[in-house]
Amino acid sequence: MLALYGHPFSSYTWKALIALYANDIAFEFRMVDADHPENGEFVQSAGPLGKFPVLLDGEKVIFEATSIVEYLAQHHGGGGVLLPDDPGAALGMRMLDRVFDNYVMNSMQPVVEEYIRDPANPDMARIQEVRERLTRTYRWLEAWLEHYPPMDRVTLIECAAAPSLFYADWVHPIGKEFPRLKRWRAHLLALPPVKRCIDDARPYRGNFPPGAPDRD
Ligand SMILES: N[C@@H](CCC(=O)N[C@@H](CS)C(=O)NCC(=O)O)C(=O)O
Repeated sequence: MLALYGHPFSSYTWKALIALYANDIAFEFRMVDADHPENGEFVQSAGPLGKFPVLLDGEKVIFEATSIVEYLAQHHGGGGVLLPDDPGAALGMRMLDRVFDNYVMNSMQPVVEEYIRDPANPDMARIQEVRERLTRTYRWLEAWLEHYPPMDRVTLIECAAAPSLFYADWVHPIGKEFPRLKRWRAHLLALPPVKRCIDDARPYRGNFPPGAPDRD
Protein backbone atom coordinates (compact mmCIF):
# COMPACT_ATOMS: atom_id res chain seq x y z
CA MET A 1 0.00 0.00 0.00
CA LEU A 2 1.32 3.43 -0.93
CA ALA A 3 1.49 6.16 1.69
CA LEU A 4 1.44 9.87 0.94
CA TYR A 5 2.75 12.31 3.53
CA GLY A 6 1.32 15.78 3.22
CA HIS A 7 -1.29 18.25 4.34
CA PRO A 8 -4.75 18.86 2.84
CA PHE A 9 -4.13 22.62 2.51
CA SER A 10 -0.72 22.24 0.83
CA SER A 11 -0.68 23.07 -2.87
CA TYR A 12 2.13 20.62 -3.64
CA THR A 13 0.32 17.87 -1.74
CA TRP A 14 -2.68 18.53 -4.01
CA LYS A 15 -0.48 17.98 -7.02
CA ALA A 16 0.24 14.39 -5.93
CA LEU A 17 -3.30 13.81 -4.63
CA ILE A 18 -4.85 14.84 -7.96
CA ALA A 19 -2.77 12.17 -9.77
CA LEU A 20 -3.68 9.54 -7.15
CA TYR A 21 -7.41 10.35 -7.22
CA ALA A 22 -7.59 10.63 -11.02
CA ASN A 23 -6.16 7.13 -11.39
CA ASP A 24 -8.03 5.53 -8.47
CA ILE A 25 -4.76 4.51 -6.85
CA ALA A 26 -5.18 3.17 -3.31
CA PHE A 27 -3.02 4.91 -0.70
CA GLU A 28 -2.92 5.88 2.95
CA PHE A 29 -2.78 9.61 3.69
CA ARG A 30 -0.32 10.45 6.46
CA MET A 31 -1.01 13.90 7.79
CA VAL A 32 1.96 16.15 8.48
CA ASP A 33 0.89 18.23 11.47
CA ALA A 34 1.54 18.74 15.16
CA ASP A 35 -0.74 15.81 16.07
CA HIS A 36 1.39 13.39 14.04
CA PRO A 37 5.04 14.21 14.88
CA GLU A 38 6.21 10.85 13.48
CA ASN A 39 4.98 11.88 10.02
CA GLY A 40 6.84 15.18 10.23
CA GLU A 41 10.00 13.32 11.28
CA PHE A 42 9.72 11.02 8.30
CA VAL A 43 9.29 13.98 5.94
CA GLN A 44 12.32 15.71 7.48
CA SER A 45 14.42 12.62 6.80
CA ALA A 46 13.27 12.25 3.18
CA GLY A 47 14.54 15.29 1.26
CA PRO A 48 17.12 18.02 1.83
CA LEU A 49 14.69 20.62 3.25
CA GLY A 50 12.03 18.34 4.71
CA LYS A 51 9.27 19.44 2.36
CA PHE A 52 6.12 17.55 1.52
CA PRO A 53 4.54 15.72 -0.22
CA VAL A 54 6.56 12.52 0.13
CA LEU A 55 5.44 9.19 -1.30
CA LEU A 56 6.41 5.90 0.30
CA ASP A 57 6.09 2.72 -1.76
CA GLY A 58 7.47 -0.18 0.26
CA GLU A 59 11.10 0.80 0.80
CA LYS A 60 11.06 3.42 -1.91
CA VAL A 61 10.85 7.10 -0.93
CA ILE A 62 9.96 9.68 -3.56
CA PHE A 63 9.87 13.40 -2.86
CA GLU A 64 9.18 16.40 -5.13
CA ALA A 65 5.57 16.48 -6.32
CA THR A 66 6.52 16.26 -10.01
CA SER A 67 8.63 13.15 -9.36
CA ILE A 68 5.75 11.61 -7.44
CA VAL A 69 3.41 12.16 -10.40
CA GLU A 70 6.03 10.68 -12.76
CA TYR A 71 6.51 7.71 -10.43
CA LEU A 72 2.76 7.07 -10.36
CA ALA A 73 2.67 7.29 -14.16
CA GLN A 74 5.47 4.72 -14.42
CA HIS A 75 4.41 2.24 -11.75
CA HIS A 76 0.77 2.65 -10.84
CA GLY A 77 -1.24 3.12 -13.99
CA GLY A 78 -1.81 6.42 -15.58
CA GLY A 79 -1.74 4.45 -18.88
CA GLY A 80 0.21 7.07 -20.77
CA VAL A 81 -2.25 9.78 -19.73
CA LEU A 82 -0.55 11.35 -16.70
CA LEU A 83 2.59 11.52 -18.81
CA PRO A 84 2.62 10.38 -22.45
CA ASP A 85 4.94 7.56 -23.53
CA ASP A 86 6.13 9.62 -26.50
CA PRO A 87 9.32 11.41 -25.32
CA GLY A 88 8.60 14.59 -27.30
CA ALA A 89 5.06 14.94 -25.93
CA ALA A 90 6.31 14.14 -22.41
CA LEU A 91 8.99 16.84 -22.69
CA GLY A 92 6.31 19.40 -23.64
CA MET A 93 4.32 18.48 -20.52
CA ARG A 94 7.37 18.66 -18.28
CA MET A 95 8.09 22.13 -19.62
CA LEU A 96 4.59 23.30 -18.67
CA ASP A 97 4.96 21.65 -15.28
CA ARG A 98 8.04 23.84 -14.74
CA VAL A 99 6.02 26.92 -15.79
CA PHE A 100 3.42 26.26 -13.09
CA ASP A 101 5.97 25.53 -10.36
CA ASN A 102 8.53 28.21 -11.20
CA TYR A 103 6.46 31.07 -12.58
CA VAL A 104 3.08 30.63 -10.88
CA MET A 105 3.68 28.87 -7.55
CA ASN A 106 7.13 30.34 -6.84
CA SER A 107 6.06 33.79 -8.04
CA MET A 108 3.30 34.06 -5.49
CA GLN A 109 5.27 32.58 -2.58
CA PRO A 110 6.78 35.97 -1.49
CA VAL A 111 3.26 37.30 -0.80
CA VAL A 112 2.59 34.43 1.57
CA GLU A 113 5.99 35.01 3.18
CA GLU A 114 5.31 38.74 3.62
CA TYR A 115 2.04 38.07 5.47
CA ILE A 116 3.78 35.55 7.70
CA ARG A 117 6.70 37.95 8.38
CA ASP A 118 4.57 40.96 9.30
CA PRO A 119 0.82 40.56 8.69
CA ALA A 120 0.05 44.19 9.58
CA ASN A 121 2.86 45.65 7.53
CA PRO A 122 3.80 43.52 4.50
CA ASP A 123 6.37 44.90 2.08
CA MET A 124 4.10 46.36 -0.62
CA ALA A 125 6.99 46.82 -3.07
CA ARG A 126 7.71 43.09 -2.90
CA ILE A 127 4.01 42.34 -3.35
CA GLN A 128 3.87 44.64 -6.39
CA GLU A 129 6.77 42.69 -7.94
CA VAL A 130 4.78 39.49 -7.46
CA ARG A 131 1.75 41.04 -9.15
CA GLU A 132 3.86 42.05 -12.16
CA ARG A 133 5.45 38.60 -12.46
CA LEU A 134 2.09 36.87 -12.19
CA THR A 135 0.47 39.21 -14.74
CA ARG A 136 3.27 38.42 -17.15
CA THR A 137 2.85 34.68 -16.56
CA TYR A 138 -0.95 34.93 -16.94
CA ARG A 139 -0.40 36.68 -20.30
CA TRP A 140 1.87 33.86 -21.47
CA LEU A 141 -0.62 31.23 -20.33
CA GLU A 142 -3.49 33.05 -22.05
CA ALA A 143 -1.61 32.73 -25.37
CA TRP A 144 -0.61 29.12 -24.68
CA LEU A 145 -4.24 28.19 -23.96
CA GLU A 146 -5.19 29.07 -27.52
CA HIS A 147 -3.75 25.64 -28.39
CA TYR A 148 -4.73 23.76 -25.21
CA PRO A 149 -8.51 23.48 -24.87
CA PRO A 150 -9.98 22.44 -21.49
CA MET A 151 -9.99 18.63 -21.24
CA ASP A 152 -11.51 16.21 -18.76
CA ARG A 153 -8.39 14.04 -18.59
CA VAL A 154 -5.79 14.63 -15.91
CA THR A 155 -2.15 14.84 -17.00
CA LEU A 156 0.95 16.23 -15.31
CA ILE A 157 -0.18 19.61 -16.65
CA GLU A 158 -3.52 19.55 -14.82
CA CYS A 159 -1.83 18.22 -11.64
CA ALA A 160 0.53 21.22 -11.67
CA ALA A 161 -1.87 23.85 -13.00
CA ALA A 162 -4.87 23.32 -10.70
CA PRO A 163 -3.23 23.99 -7.31
CA SER A 164 -0.95 26.76 -8.57
CA LEU A 165 -3.74 28.67 -10.33
CA PHE A 166 -6.13 28.06 -7.43
CA TYR A 167 -3.85 29.86 -4.98
CA ALA A 168 -2.30 32.38 -7.40
CA ASP A 169 -5.76 33.75 -8.17
CA TRP A 170 -6.29 34.32 -4.44
CA VAL A 171 -3.10 36.37 -4.27
CA HIS A 172 -3.46 38.16 -7.61
CA PRO A 173 -6.87 37.58 -9.29
CA ILE A 174 -6.77 36.61 -12.96
CA GLY A 175 -8.19 39.67 -14.74
CA LYS A 176 -10.90 39.69 -17.38
CA GLU A 177 -8.22 40.45 -19.96
CA PHE A 178 -7.31 36.75 -19.63
CA PRO A 179 -10.66 35.04 -20.42
CA ARG A 180 -9.22 31.69 -21.53
CA LEU A 181 -7.14 31.41 -18.34
CA LYS A 182 -10.12 32.36 -16.16
CA ARG A 183 -12.30 29.74 -17.88
CA TRP A 184 -9.58 27.09 -17.65
CA ARG A 185 -9.08 27.71 -13.93
CA ALA A 186 -12.84 27.25 -13.39
CA HIS A 187 -12.74 24.06 -15.47
CA LEU A 188 -9.80 22.69 -13.48
CA LEU A 189 -11.49 23.43 -10.16
CA ALA A 190 -14.55 21.44 -11.28
CA LEU A 191 -12.56 18.29 -12.20
CA PRO A 192 -13.55 15.65 -9.59
CA PRO A 193 -10.02 14.94 -8.27
CA VAL A 194 -9.38 18.68 -7.90
CA LYS A 195 -12.77 19.38 -6.35
CA ARG A 196 -12.03 16.70 -3.77
CA CYS A 197 -8.79 18.45 -2.79
CA ILE A 198 -10.54 21.83 -2.58
CA ASP A 199 -13.31 20.44 -0.37
CA ASP A 200 -10.93 18.58 1.94
CA ALA A 201 -8.91 21.78 2.39
CA ARG A 202 -11.88 24.02 3.30
CA PRO A 203 -11.45 23.64 7.08
CA TYR A 204 -7.94 25.11 6.79
CA ARG A 205 -8.70 28.23 4.75
CA GLY A 206 -8.36 30.42 7.81
CA ASN A 207 -4.64 29.52 7.80
CA PHE A 208 -3.93 31.26 4.47
CA PRO A 209 -1.60 34.08 5.61
CA PRO A 210 -2.84 36.83 3.22
CA GLY A 211 -6.46 35.80 3.97
CA ALA A 212 -8.66 33.55 1.83
CA PRO A 213 -11.34 35.17 -0.35
CA ASP A 214 -14.95 34.13 0.12
CA ARG A 215 -15.25 32.12 -3.11
CA ASP A 216 -14.13 28.89 -4.84
N1 LIG B 1 9.62 21.58 -4.69
C1 LIG B 1 8.77 20.93 -3.72
C2 LIG B 1 8.05 21.99 -2.94
C3 LIG B 1 7.25 21.39 -1.80
C4 LIG B 1 6.79 22.45 -0.81
O1 LIG B 1 7.18 23.63 -0.86
N2 LIG B 1 5.98 22.00 0.13
C5 LIG B 1 5.50 22.87 1.19
C6 LIG B 1 4.01 22.62 1.40
S1 LIG B 1 3.05 23.11 0.00
C7 LIG B 1 6.22 22.51 2.47
O2 LIG B 1 6.77 21.44 2.60
N3 LIG B 1 6.20 23.44 3.43
C8 LIG B 1 6.78 23.20 4.70
C9 LIG B 1 8.19 23.66 4.81
O3 LIG B 1 8.71 24.30 3.89
O4 LIG B 1 8.79 23.38 5.86
C10 LIG B 1 7.80 19.98 -4.46
O5 LIG B 1 7.56 20.18 -5.65
O6 LIG B 1 7.32 19.02 -3.85
